[in-house]
Amino acid sequence: MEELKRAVAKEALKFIEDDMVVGLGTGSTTAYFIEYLGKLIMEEELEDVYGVPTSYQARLLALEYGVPVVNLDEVDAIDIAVDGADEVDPYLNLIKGRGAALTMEKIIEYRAGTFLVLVDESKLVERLGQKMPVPIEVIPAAWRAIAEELEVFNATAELRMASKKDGPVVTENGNFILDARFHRIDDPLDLEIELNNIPGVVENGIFADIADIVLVGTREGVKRME
Ligand code: ABF
Repeated sequence: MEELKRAVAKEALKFIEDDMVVGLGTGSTTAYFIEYLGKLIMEEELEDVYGVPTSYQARLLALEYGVPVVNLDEVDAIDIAVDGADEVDPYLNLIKGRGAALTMEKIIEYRAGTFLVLVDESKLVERLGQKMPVPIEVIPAAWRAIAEELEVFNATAELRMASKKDGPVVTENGNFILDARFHRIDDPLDLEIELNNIPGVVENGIFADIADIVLVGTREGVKRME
């Protein structure tokens, strides 16, 4: 599995040119990409590649591997964003958010000229929600009310816990995460919009119609979906 992740991360370098602002995703696959990007910048002596991190994890990796970082409000545009996903359907709709960084990921990836997704073949599904719940970032005071409201959507939601001892996972924005299992997701775009209409929901992990290209690590090599 790690080899497949490394292979897609390496392939993603082909999309990088000098003078690019690159959105840096979160997670183990993107971690390899950030490492390789740092090497590329050094070896090719790229002078004007900057990364916009989607999380502290991405920021620390970028600093470690020598990718200069800038904030979103310091750049005019993001040329390309590179990130992992938890599920990918045949239409390139995604579920993301296992790393609890979904809000910043969506803010950056929605705006990127190209959003490139890196996954291994285990992430491919026929229909979103088959394996993974949809993470929903919520204002802490509203978590229980929202969890109950999700029953209207035929979903059951659980508050994501760091551990029983440590309590709930708190996002970098100071919010909680609900993991919602839906009976069936027929229209990801519609559900994405509907969920964000619930007061107290900050953002949800359905990324419908945002990805441009998905690189899939398979045992037969890296495949490209677009
Ligand atoms: C982030 O990392 C998340 O949105 C997604 O949930 C996860 C994928 O991580 P990995 O590459 O480790 O499977 O992109």
